[in-house]
Amino acid sequence: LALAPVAAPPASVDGFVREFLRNLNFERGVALSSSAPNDRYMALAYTVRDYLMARWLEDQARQRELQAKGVCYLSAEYLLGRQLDNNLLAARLTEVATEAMVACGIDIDELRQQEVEPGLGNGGLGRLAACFIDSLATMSVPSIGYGIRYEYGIFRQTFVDGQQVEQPDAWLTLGSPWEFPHPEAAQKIFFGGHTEKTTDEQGVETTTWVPGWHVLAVPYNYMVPGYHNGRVNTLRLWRAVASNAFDLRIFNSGDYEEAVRAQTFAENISKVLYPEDSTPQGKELRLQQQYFFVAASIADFLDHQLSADFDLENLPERVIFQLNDTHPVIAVPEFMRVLVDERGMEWDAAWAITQKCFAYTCHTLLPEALEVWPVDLLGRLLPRHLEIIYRINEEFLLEVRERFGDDELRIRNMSIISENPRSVRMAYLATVAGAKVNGVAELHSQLLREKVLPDFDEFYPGKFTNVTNGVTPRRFVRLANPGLAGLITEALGAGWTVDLERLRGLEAFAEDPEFRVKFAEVKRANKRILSDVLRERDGFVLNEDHLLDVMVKRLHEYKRQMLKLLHIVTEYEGIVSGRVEASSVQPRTFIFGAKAAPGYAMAKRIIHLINAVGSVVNDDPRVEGRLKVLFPPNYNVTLAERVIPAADLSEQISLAGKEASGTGNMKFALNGALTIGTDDGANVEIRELVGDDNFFLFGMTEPEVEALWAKGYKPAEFYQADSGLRRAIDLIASGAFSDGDRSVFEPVVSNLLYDDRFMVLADYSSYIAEQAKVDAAYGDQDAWTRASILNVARTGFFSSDRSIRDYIDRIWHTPPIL
Ligand code: 26Q
Repeated sequence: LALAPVAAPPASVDGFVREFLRNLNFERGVALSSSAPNDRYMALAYTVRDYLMARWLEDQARQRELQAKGVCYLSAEYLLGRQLDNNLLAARLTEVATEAMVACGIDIDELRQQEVEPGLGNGGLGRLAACFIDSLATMSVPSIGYGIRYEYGIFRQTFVDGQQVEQPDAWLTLGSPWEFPHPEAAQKIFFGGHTEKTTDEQGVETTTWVPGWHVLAVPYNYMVPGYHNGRVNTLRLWRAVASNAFDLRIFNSGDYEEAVRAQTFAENISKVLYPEDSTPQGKELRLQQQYFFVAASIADFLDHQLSADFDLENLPERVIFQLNDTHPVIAVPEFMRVLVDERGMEWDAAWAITQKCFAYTCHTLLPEALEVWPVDLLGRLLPRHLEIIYRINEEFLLEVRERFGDDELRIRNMSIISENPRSVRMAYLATVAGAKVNGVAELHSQLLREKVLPDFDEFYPGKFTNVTNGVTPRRFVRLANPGLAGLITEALGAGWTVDLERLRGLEAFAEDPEFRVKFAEVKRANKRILSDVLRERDGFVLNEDHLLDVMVKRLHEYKRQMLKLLHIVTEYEGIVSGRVEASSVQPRTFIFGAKAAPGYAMAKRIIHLINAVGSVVNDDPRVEGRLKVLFPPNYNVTLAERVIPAADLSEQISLAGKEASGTGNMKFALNGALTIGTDDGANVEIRELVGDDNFFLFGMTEPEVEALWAKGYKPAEFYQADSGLRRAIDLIASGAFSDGDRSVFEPVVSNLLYDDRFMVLADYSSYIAEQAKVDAAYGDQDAWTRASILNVARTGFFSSDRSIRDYIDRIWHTPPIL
């Protein structure tokens, strides 16, 4: 009788209240009358879990029973955002929970605010992984997400005198109700030591790795509920814990302090997310993190997801490991090591399987962002893996010679090992090992083949493909923009949330004046909500009549926040010099959101400058309040969900050929913002879809960028040639934004004038001209609204459900399960 499967509590307000109070009393150990908001939030979260639990247990059992082909998504980052609303929505519990809280005299909004979002990622790549696991669950694709449970996620950004100061993100301190730790299922992960070769009687050589130390990888499971389909997938994040065996030796020697130090050392591995999202520094701890989570994930899959009698030869019919950038690529030699050293497979057989079981997604075009690991470091930490990489490379280069002859230059260029200093090129290793290699937008995939990996494209015909990124409409439309979601459902019915191409149906409504009025009202209401959030959060005042111009993304020179700033300074300078009548300026509020990597000095200076320009412009009476610059600190998923639905204008202004895709651009368009953007990343596809009339295009194309570089780019020439540009830069240089101190922003100014790697000055005049068109267009509110509706109607393509369908068709071949 004890074997009855778990059942969900009754999905009624009564049932919900009872389950909630049970959780409050029995799990939190408090009475409602004496509970703190955090107790109530935790009890609410536990209650939502309870409703999902039966499905989760079923789906885990089913995945093991069916032994269908599934995806292991390997990602060092998952930028999840808050979980409560997402899980309520997926489980169709939003209304019941809201009413249940009312019945208990609780403000559910107050509980929502209790949740600290798990910021286990830097930006686009981590958020993409979060959107993908949402789509995988919603589309019933057998899959597990694997990653790292960082104790500290992306830092919390504060401003002190306009400068970024980082605070640790202690997201776990008040408890984390969404995770299920399983210390009993820990995996041992080995590091260091050396290898030994032995030859048996038959002369067969085997290698054994004699590691120097190990840590435990403890899995923490998270529910990933599909939207309204009763599925619950798993996200498994690993935490590093010191193993007793490791400490005992030292304990026995009586050195207590040393034992504790050793424990701290081991547990450092999952302590903190590296806050860099380019120019990786080659830090040993980072490599430890990477190996730690992929070794644990591969072992987990082989030990726990396969039936006991599974024949490893059949692995390619059972699993595909998707490598989210190069961060998990050390999985390739690890997989070979397990197959060959531990499972006794022949090298060639193991390699053939490996080449079918991995696929690699590249997310960059910047050469400095391509990960390389110095051979000495890798050899010290993972000596057996280095040997395996050498052998993979040897055999690969032999094949290259067979195909292209002894073309030494080509061979040097294609080698997985580069010289001076000797290092492993992880992108090359991933390309050689992967069944497929994909870029993340059409233009990016094309440039990847033509500029970054042309020799590999020639060598492996058919290996390269594209999967344009997408975003989940559940979080970024349904949850973030309930007003718009309601309007869409009213117009088109409910199916669009899982079939976003249906938004096409809105095209007809763009011609309906009544619909346009309602649509404009939604935008206005979203500005009002944002205004409340910013007042509460930062003490800002947002004028809801302004054109809301938004640039939110990591701070990077290639993304060109400086170009946005030069536009603002140009507008300001026009007014204060008296050349432009303030009253003739289209009122605009500029919102920035951006974190800089803590070690990226130029990015931090630009943040300082944005804040400095903001405080001068905002307080200058001559501006008559018509220009405002707001820079709320600590832009994250939670704030994105408020900012994006309120935006009129989306700034996507990277130098052509530098932004792999962008995903913020998609979120804005889907929420009805018009884009001002370059021909870069997925902007190209957005513009193709929405049409030239509904997109503000400016700047050089990628070939024009190339041509200008080739001929020799001299930014000072652009400075000399454009008086508006000259006045803007001179104003910054004069100390107008630094109390007359010319030295503060001098590095920014000279960087622009004498280096300007990302050609801000070359695109300035075309940007300013296009911004004038924006102002003019905004003058006709009804026409703007029409264009805005067409942006929503025509961007259904950017659902992450479509991205996942493309991955299934082009790469994974993992049909959904019934
Ligand atoms: C690597 C090694 C060591 C330390 C850090 C890193 C590291 C961490 C994160 C390197 C890169 C990242 C993140 C990159 C990223 O977010 N790229 C973005 O990916 C998006 C999703 O595909 C694209 O839309 C963006 O264009 C791309 O910039």
